[in-house]
Amino acid sequence: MEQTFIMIKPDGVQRGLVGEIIGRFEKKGFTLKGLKLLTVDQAFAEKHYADLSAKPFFNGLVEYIISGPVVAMVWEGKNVVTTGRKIIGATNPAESAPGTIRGDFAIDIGRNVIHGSDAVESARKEIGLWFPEGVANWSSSLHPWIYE
Ligand code: IDP
Ligand code: MG
Repeated sequence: MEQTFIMIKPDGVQRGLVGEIIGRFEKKGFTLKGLKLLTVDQAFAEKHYADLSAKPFFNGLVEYIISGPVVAMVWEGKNVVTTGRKIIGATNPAESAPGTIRGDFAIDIGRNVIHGSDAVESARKEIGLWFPEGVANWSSSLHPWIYE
């Protein structure tokens, strides 16, 4: 089953959105396979966002991500990478549809509350980076009520 890496950024934690965000993924029917609250250092944040290192906003992005604890999660389910991105909404909250997490809870692109992997391959890399210890091995007893 497909997995994605979802991270509630420091602003989401500070603003008390952790329960709300987890609830949206849970109620959709996805399965929580990994969860931890942690503060990452600069080198780790730079590794996570390595693909963006040439961008003018890179230093500010790294400062933002290391500014406080984040909630790192692995969610599992059919098409969870693409659907997770839809639940999160467009990168710039000014363009995120109402009903999405960023559309409902954010204003500025540099404080957009949440990260989600953009492809199955980046999800695999990000899960390996954030959860080197591995994730939980369990399956929900609700499975037959969510999948045909
Ligand atoms: P994504 O988070 O929707 O995948 P990316 O393009 O991968 O968007 O950018 C990673 C993060 O970098 C964004 O979520 C946002 O926090 C930040 N970011 C992207 N573009 C800008 C910008 O133009 N100014 C400031 N921050 C930005
Ligand atoms: Mg991205």
